[in-house]
Amino acid sequence: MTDWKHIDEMTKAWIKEAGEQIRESLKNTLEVSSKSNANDLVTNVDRETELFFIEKIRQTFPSHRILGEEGGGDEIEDTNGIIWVIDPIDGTMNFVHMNRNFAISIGVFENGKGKLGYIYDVIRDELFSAQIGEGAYLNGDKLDRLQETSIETAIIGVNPFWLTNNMRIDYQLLHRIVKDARGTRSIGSAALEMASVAAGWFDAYIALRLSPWDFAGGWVIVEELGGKVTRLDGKPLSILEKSSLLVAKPGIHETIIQKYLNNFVERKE
Ligand code: 2AM
Ligand code: CA
Ligand code: CA
Ligand code: CA
Repeated sequence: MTDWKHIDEMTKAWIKEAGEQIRESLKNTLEVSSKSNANDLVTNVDRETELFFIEKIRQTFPSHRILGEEGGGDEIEDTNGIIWVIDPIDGTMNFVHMNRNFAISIGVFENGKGKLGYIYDVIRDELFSAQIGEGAYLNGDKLDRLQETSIETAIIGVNPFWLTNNMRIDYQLLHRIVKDARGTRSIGSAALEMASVAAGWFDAYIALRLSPWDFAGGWVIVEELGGKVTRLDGKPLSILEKSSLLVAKPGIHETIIQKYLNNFVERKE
């Protein structure tokens, strides 16, 4: 039997240690470079933080596998066994430009099912965590289960890019949601937007293209609170695939899919 409580305690200590190192790193000049395009940034701190977790996990749990954004982990093609899905810094553009509004995000899965989830807002020192079946927490405080809500009173997280002409969605579908919602917000870190749904600050979060490390931690946390986490066509997420994402309180999740996005078709590439 896997001792999830033990893994949870170790992980929280590692996250706090990594967060301390990231805060220290902001005193020095960051080495920034681009990946897939000029706005897709990575820094030495993204890479160093990922390696920090990989070393800890390999030493402590040598049979576990690791999927990390910066590529220091394993090639993962199936969901067998225990897999750590790690985004060392989610919101790298915020990290570089604003020195805030970024997070460490970690999800731990067993045979494809979420077991542990973490999102650490490094600057605010706010750790969102969940162990499936044991509740979700913000630092020491237990988070409330998410209640049904409607679009008219909702604050919805969405990146304004998806409201412009793009290849993934008829953006007018999103215009209708934005008009009907009480308000919209954009943080620029998918993990912190999912944490905002977990905390009840947001009622929903919509994204058109994310990778497993963007949503892995938040997926576990929001589901533990009774929230809904799926693709925009309502189908389940996978830690093996990039996809769209709809994270929401109950009620509003069904409304968004049935009333606004019933024609949405997920694009594979
Ligand atoms: P990242 O900072 O870890 O790359 C920004 O809108 C959000 O989208 C962040 O959570 C960011 O994660 C994520 N994202 C996913 N793919 C991205 C890409 N190609 N370029 C920039 N941000 C990306
Ligand atoms: Ca990135
Ligand atoms: Ca990310
Ligand atoms: Ca990242």
